[in-house]
Amino acid sequence: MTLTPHDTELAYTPIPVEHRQEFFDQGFLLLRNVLTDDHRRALEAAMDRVYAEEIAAGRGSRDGTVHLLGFLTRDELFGELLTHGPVFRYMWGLAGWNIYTHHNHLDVTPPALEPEKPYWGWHQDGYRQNSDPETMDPNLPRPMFSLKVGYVISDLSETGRGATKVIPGGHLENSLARPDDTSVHNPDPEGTLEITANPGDCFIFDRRLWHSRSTNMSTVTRKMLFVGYTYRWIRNLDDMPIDKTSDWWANRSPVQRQLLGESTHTANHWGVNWDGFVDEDIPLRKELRERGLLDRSVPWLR
Ligand SMILES: O=C(O)CCC(=O)C(=O)O
Ligand SMILES: [Fe+2]
Repeated sequence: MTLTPHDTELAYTPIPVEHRQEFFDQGFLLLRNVLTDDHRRALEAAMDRVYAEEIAAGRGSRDGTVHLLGFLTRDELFGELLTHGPVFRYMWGLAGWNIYTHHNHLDVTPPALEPEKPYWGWHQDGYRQNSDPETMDPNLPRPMFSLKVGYVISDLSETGRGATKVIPGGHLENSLARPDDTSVHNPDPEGTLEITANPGDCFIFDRRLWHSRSTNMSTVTRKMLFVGYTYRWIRNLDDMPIDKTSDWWANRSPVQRQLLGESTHTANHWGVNWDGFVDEDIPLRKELRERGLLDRSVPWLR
């Protein structure tokens, strides 16, 4: 699968301001048909291959679930996904040019073998990002810091297929009431939405959005690819070693290499050269600047 000129154009087309507002208000966006049928099928074939490799290596769980962190290096198509036109425009549009992927996962969730034990899966992403930078004012929303795209590869058009559940608009609340007893089954919080979607759709979410996995009670295996993007001055979460002698690395564009963590020196992760001035050669910044897409009125696009 090669990146067509059309994809590149789209990758560098600003997002509609209404979508940006919806993302700010709701904490997520559902984008329809971001993958063509052929592209989705090819991604699914790559996932099936990687799934088989993981199972063969004994890295599946008892029910056949695979949750593989740092999966991007496992296929050419996964590397290309980093700058996939219809979605990548949302990444720089919502987070800016100084970004990379700190975290990405491939998820295959077969139908549950038996009813799951009760669990409380509601969380914001980011672990200590929900504590360390906190102020003493519980009403001051936390910073976003990262966002994630979830590509829907299998058919999630009906509920009960293990889709992600979210609380639209809840991302600006720093806490979510927790039931007293989480060892028993509890109803989902008020306002819960299960993100049903068609194969080829994706959803983009702010890491502060309260969300939970759900149990796959259907007969359809759930397949998802998640790619998280964050600031280059935040450390990587996944251990994703990259063989710099591989064809996979050779095939990556300068922007993709930035997104995979490449930088010219340590201070460069902070967006600058050693003189403290912005580095105009950081690949994504350069790409946006040359296309006239930097925007002084949007802080992350300055
Ligand atoms: O698998 C899911 O539906 C949710 C996964 C999740 O919590 C995440 O991707 O941050
Ligand atoms: Fe999460």
